[in-house]
Amino acid sequence: AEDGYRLWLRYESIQKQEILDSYLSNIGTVDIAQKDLNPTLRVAADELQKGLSGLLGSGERSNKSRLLIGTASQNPKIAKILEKQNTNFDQKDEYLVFADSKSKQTTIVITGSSDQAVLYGVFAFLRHLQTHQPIEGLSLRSAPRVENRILNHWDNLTRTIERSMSGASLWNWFDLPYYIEPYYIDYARACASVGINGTVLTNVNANSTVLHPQFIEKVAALADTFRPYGIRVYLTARFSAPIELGGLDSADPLDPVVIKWWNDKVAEIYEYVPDFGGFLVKANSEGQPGPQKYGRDHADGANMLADALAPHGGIVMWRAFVYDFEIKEDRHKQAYTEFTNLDGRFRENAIVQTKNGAIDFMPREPYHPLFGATPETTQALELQITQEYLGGDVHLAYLAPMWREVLNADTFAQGKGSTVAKVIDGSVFSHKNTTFAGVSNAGNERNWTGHPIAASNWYAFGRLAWDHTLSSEQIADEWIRMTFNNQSEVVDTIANIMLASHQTVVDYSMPLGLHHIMAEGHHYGPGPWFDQGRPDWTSVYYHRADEAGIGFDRTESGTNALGQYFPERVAKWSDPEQIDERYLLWFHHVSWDFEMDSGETLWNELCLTYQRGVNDVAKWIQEWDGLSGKIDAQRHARVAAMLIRQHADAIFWKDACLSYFQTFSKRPYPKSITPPE
Ligand code: GCW
Repeated sequence: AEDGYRLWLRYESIQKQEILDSYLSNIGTVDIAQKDLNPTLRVAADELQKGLSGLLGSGERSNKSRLLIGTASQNPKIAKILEKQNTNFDQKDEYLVFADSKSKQTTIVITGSSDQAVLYGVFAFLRHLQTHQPIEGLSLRSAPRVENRILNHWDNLTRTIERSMSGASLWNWFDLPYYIEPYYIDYARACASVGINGTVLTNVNANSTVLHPQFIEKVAALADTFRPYGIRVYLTARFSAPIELGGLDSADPLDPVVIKWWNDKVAEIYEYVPDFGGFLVKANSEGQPGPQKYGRDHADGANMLADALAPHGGIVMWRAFVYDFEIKEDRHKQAYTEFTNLDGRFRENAIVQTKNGAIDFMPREPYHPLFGATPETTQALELQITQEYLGGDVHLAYLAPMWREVLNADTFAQGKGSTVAKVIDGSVFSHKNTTFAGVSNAGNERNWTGHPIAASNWYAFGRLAWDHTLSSEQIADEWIRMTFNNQSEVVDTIANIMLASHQTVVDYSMPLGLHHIMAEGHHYGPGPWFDQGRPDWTSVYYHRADEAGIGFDRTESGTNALGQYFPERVAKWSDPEQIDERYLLWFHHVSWDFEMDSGETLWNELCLTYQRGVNDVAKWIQEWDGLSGKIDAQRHARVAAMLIRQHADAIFWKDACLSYFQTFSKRPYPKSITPPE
């Protein structure tokens, strides 16, 4: 049965004869020098063998051709070829895969600037074959644009995962360090195949238990398992750990006793994990402890940890997702206010990790105004792969198009073209330790992510972290071919659904800039009426619907959060007539009769948009049905079942939101929609 466990690394035998023949005659025996064959090169060679034997099956490979794999320093044959071609590598982990064909004989070389690069080259080569690309003229060369490409697991030591629905945590703490689950290795393969090179094992909300030596030993076993795949392990560091674990009476980052405690703790971790990556910290946010309790600021806190990590080569990722329990201003503004004031204060190995938007991973958010606003601070981008606000693992939502919107967004920090992507990769302001982080959606479900299509988001995150210029279309195309098959009907049908899906989910849940109107607590369904407890956790605080209209005025006449963006952006977005309508209600409170680009009133447009979202899902059900028999029955059935639920949920979203908003708009539903019952 195909349960999806193999993700995009299925290596199914190639059925198309002419492709298979061309591969068989060009791909010869694998030649790998045994000298200096370290664990990374060994797993690279093993993966290559596994991939080739799966893809090429029992077909007879040419005995004239050869496939060389390794680095120049480890394999003299490769050194010679590269020298003849005058090829040098100047980028970290840059791989090069090429074919040199002479009449009936082909030499394929898989090499790169490091052992790690060779492993990436193997995966690139296998992807090439899995997607049935021609071998003639094969030439793949790529280097990561961002240094640290890190999954953030929101996993607790009890194995629950915050905001995930794909089972329990992958980390079987109880059996570690003795038992290494075989799936840890498949996790590492999947990560390495898309260039992910780090993993934070624990939740940003976790307690400090993982820093106890008994747990560090378990962490070390995972680190040992992941090391050959080039994946470094990181942990979350709860700021009050010196009190909870160390028995101190303070966690003041300027207190020498506290500093010493962290220095010793870090040194202890490095004894177990010599290549430990560092810490991820959530401090003074949503009730988590932090330096502000002691009258210190985020830079004081981050620098204390950064100084402890620096001698060992570690980094600290300090989250910018901060807001107080006491509401002083629009939550949209707080991170910008705090962190722009601290610019220039952070150590080189202390980086500020910022969510894509200023509120919280909403289905669609305008990019965070902090990007580009701290020229002297390395800022990491934090994306959420898990679908907290996008239907959990029930709704089909391919997130690359959403991430692309943020990456492409122009901050105007250094004039036109200062996109978020270029801020993050260090090309707008030159920075070290550039980082892409993604909140993981992997759990111990047999297929890792629950919804079979949700795995595409793990894949897309890695691909974009490696190369943020890749298009959503290309990433979807690769993923579908590798995950399902290469039949054009399959590829086209699934790609069309995937590429439309993010917009569709936005349409039936929070369109036109609406945000934070989900049900309280689980964040899964609609709850625009929710109005209890602290205002900025309610829905009414965000949509502000009244008889006059709807939307959150964040212009000068409102909270002026818009004023935190660069002037060119403010100019474009401060006028409700000019702003991209996708963000209209995010920044403006407009009348129910406001005229939209389509000529419809806002009320009608809202109704039509919700309806369009519902209709889209209904169409997918039909289209998916047409794939019956063209992909394996098991995954087909699972997606089909989930789509039925998604459709029902979309109707619920539409009906709930429209009937609630109609109590304010007091306008009839346009004739072309199905009115709420
Ligand atoms: O989105 C909110 C989530 C919390 C999460 C928090 C954060 C890990 O609802 O569950 O906590 O963001 O990012 O810190």
